[in-house]
Amino acid sequence: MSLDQNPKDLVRKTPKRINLEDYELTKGLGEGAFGKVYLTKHRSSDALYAFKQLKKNEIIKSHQVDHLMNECYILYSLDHPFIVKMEGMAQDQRYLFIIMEFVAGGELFKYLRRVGKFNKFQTSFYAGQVALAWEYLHSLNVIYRDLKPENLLICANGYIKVADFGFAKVVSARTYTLCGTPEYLAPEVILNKGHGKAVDWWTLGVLIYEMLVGIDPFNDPDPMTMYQKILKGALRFPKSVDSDSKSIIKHLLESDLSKRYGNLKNQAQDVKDHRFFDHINWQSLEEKAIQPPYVPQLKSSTDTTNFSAIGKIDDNTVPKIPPSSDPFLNW
Ligand code: ISQ
Repeated sequence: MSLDQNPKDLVRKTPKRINLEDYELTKGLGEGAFGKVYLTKHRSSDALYAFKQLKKNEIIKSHQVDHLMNECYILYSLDHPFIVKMEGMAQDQRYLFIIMEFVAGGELFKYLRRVGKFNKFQTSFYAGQVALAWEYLHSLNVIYRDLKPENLLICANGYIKVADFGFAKVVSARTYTLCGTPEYLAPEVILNKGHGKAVDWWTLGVLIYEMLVGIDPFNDPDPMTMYQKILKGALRFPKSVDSDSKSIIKHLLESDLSKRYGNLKNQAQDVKDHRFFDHINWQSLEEKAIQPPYVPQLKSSTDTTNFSAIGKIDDNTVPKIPPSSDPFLNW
C-alpha cells in the first residue's frame, strides 16, 4: 500500500476476463444509454447471468472510456449482500460486456408503479437495505450518486440489490461533477458546491418519500421549477404519512449539510437509530433473515417477465473499431 492511501479505501481489483464462447446470450432484459442487458447462460454449468452489452465505438465517441472502466473497477471490487455482484468482463471487436449476477425480480420502480405506494414496513425494509449499502460503500470512500428506484432490482427472494454503478466515484474530499437523476438531485449538486457522501443520504430521503407517497417529493414537469423546489426544500406530505416517516425524510432532505442525517459524526448510525427503523433488526436484515413483504412470482429460473423484453440479439450494424485505436484492448 502506498503511503498516501487510506487503509480503508477501496482496493481496486482488475475485473476478471471472461471468455464469450463459454456463454450463450438468450433473452433481452432491458436497454440503457449505451447498450442492452441480456440474460445469459453459462454453457457448461447452465448458470444464469446478466450481460450488459456496451458499444465500444459509442463509448469512445462520447469520451466515456475512463468513466466506464471506473464503473467496472469499482463494481468488481465490491462485495455486499445488497449490491449486484460483477463476475467479470468480456469483449469482442464491437462490444464490451459486463457480466453480473442475474437478479430475477425486475426493477423496484416497476413494482412500485404497479402497486402505487408501499406501507411503512415495506418502505423501511427496502430503505434499510439501501442504508446498509451506503454504510458499506461510504466505509470504502465510494459514493454512488445515482439512487433511483430504477437502479434497485428485486431478487427472487424479495430482497433488493443496487445495480448500475455508472456514476459511482471513489472520493477523498469533495467531488464536483454534475450527475444524477433530476428528481433526486441534492441542493449542493444543483449549486455545484461540491458534494460527497451526503448526496447519497439525500437520495435515500427522496426514495423513502417516493415509496411512501408514490411520487417524488419535488415532482414538477418543468425541471427549473423542480430545481427551485429542491433548493427551497419545499416539502409537503399527504396526511397518510405518519410522523416517524416525516421525521426521517426531513432529516435526510436537509439542505444544511451540517445537519443532514448520515453526514454527521455518527454517520449511518443516526439513520439506522431513527424511530422510522424501529421495526428493523439490522443484523437480521443484513443476514436476510426477515420475511420480505413481497416475493416476485417466477415461473422458472429463466423467467424474465419482470423485465421489459427487448428485441433479438444485436446485429452487425455497429462499425468495427480499427485495433490500433481500440482503448479496451489493453485491459
Ligand atoms: C441483473 N439482473 C437483471 C438485470 C440487470 C440489469 C442491470 C444490471 C444488473 C442486472
